[in-house]
Amino acid sequence: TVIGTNMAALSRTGFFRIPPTRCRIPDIGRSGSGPVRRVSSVPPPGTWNSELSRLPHRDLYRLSVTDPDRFWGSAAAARLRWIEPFQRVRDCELRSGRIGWFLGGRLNVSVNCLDVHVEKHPDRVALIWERDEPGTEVKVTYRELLETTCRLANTLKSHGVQRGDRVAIYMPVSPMAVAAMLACARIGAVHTVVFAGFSAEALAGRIQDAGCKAVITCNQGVRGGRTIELKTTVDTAVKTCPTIQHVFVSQRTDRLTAMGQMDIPLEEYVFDYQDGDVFGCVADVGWITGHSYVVYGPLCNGATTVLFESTPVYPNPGRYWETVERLKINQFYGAPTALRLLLKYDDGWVKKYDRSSLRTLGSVGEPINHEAWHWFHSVVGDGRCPLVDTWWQTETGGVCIAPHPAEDGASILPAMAMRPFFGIQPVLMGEQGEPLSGSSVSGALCIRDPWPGLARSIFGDHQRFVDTYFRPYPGFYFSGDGAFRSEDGFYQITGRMDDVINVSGHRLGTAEIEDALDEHPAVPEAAVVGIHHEIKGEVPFAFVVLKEDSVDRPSVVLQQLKDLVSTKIAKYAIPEHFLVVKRLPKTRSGKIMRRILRKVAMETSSDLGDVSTLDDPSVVMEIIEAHEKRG
Ligand code: 6R9
Repeated sequence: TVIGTNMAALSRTGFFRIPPTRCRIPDIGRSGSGPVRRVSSVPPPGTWNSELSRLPHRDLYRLSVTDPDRFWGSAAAARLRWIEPFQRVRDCELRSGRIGWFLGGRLNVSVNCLDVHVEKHPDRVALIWERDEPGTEVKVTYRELLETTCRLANTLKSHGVQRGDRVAIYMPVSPMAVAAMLACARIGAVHTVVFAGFSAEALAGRIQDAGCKAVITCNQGVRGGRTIELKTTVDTAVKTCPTIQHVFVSQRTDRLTAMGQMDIPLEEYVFDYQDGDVFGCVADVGWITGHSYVVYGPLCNGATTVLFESTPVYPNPGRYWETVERLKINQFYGAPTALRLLLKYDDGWVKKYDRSSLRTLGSVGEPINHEAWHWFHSVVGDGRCPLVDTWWQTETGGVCIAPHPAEDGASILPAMAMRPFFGIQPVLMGEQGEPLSGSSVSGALCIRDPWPGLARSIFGDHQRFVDTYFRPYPGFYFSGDGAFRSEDGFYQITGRMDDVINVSGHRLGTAEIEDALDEHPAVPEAAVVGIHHEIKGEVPFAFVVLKEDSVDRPSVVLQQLKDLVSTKIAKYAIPEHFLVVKRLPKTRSGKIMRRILRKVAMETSSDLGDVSTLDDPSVVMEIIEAHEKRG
């Protein structure tokens, strides 16, 4: 049997097909069947809406770091619905990795994402599912999403999934994936969303690590015009996962799937979001960006959120902008990797579509190079939309450094994340582990004092959590990234600390060299790693992708690239080695895996380590061959 629902809007798509069951709201939490009430007495007087929201951003930021109890306490009380009010705003001690927020309080995030909005506007569109085939989008209202979520939650419960159990979700970007996340949250199960498309081995590894009791999947996935056999992959994966008791299968396509015994059917400040906007974050729900800015963030705020199932180039490189026109998207949030890919094509692919609905553009995932920033800003946004480069991490929960919020009229500097968000106090650390003061300095990016979105542990390995994030700089959260603080006190992310190289005593972020290489019109993308050098300590090794019309004259381009690096940075930053490649190895969220490139460059590619997050593993062989050919 196969699960589904009778959601009217979706039934046409063939995605949801089980006969309706009575929609009962499952218990939420320990005493979850009790009334859901608002907090009135905690925190101190002055609610978010009246007093605080009138403060200018600068004062609001100051308050967020000088009196976090008042700031976060009133925000949490005013903006969230609590089952049990909290008694204390926080109990944190970073040295030991103790992070506790809203003590004594209990809430259910699915109630905050769904029920509170269904009460006010049940028929508002919650999700616009931008399916793989353009023009076949499906809209799901808050009421429909609540119904599906409750049905699925009841199905999970009736098959023994309980509070605290882990559930793997292996589904394409779709309303059913969102309902699956919210259904888990509703009954207190813990979800781990795995990119649909990861190999059986990669999926099994994650299931084993979390000790999952169930998997929720689809028969097949569809992406970029291709069909992906999800259920078959799950079948292979669960063979090595003894903790799995059930596999819940939803129908994404008409193809009937073989079922076995176990299978059961089935305002954000930064973006200037305004009530009624269509929020378009094109990330996959298997990436943290999809969790926070496709599902939980927009739904908690009652927004209409876009679920983008397809790819930026299917059926053609105009896909994003055609979608913007058709769905009238107001905020468009994407990754630099896609922008670098798209800017290779003719601007006509952008210009032929009406983008007047766009108000804010956002970038996330990697340092955005200047060329991509300017293209996004001037071609896509016609120079009229603020472009926010947002820095954050899975561990930080949400955006930590971004150009907005800022006072009205404050300018945005290209390719810079710039300003700390509320509650975030960035600290740059020097080589001896000392906080660096003043401006025009670079160091390891740490954050002083916790904020509510900060991760609280690593599942099943708290010691690893403490060692990774709190041991390197006692008393601070260590991000693993490097950053530069400018004359004006703005922050620029320079990349992962592991990617800093030392050439004859000069410390260089590889992102800086890549930014210079990317400026060349024939180079859509480049990745730089450091390799050992007898005399200089380390030297840069550049992997460059060339546009098709330049592949047959690489020596001309390479000389121009050397000149570019020399003028933009310095002579010592010129890569000692260049290798022209067709593609770079990337994760599913679009990050270049420099670790692999380092191994290729150092000729130690026989031991590549964990490659399960690679989007397309065949890239590795391609690069190794190119390297061997070059000799
Ligand atoms: C949200 C997300 C986190 C790492 C992070 C950093 C890089 C993300 C960035 C950025 C420069 C930005 N990163 N945003 N680097 N500028 N705007 O990507 O989470 O997948 O956990 O990755 O991504 O290196 O440490 P996650």
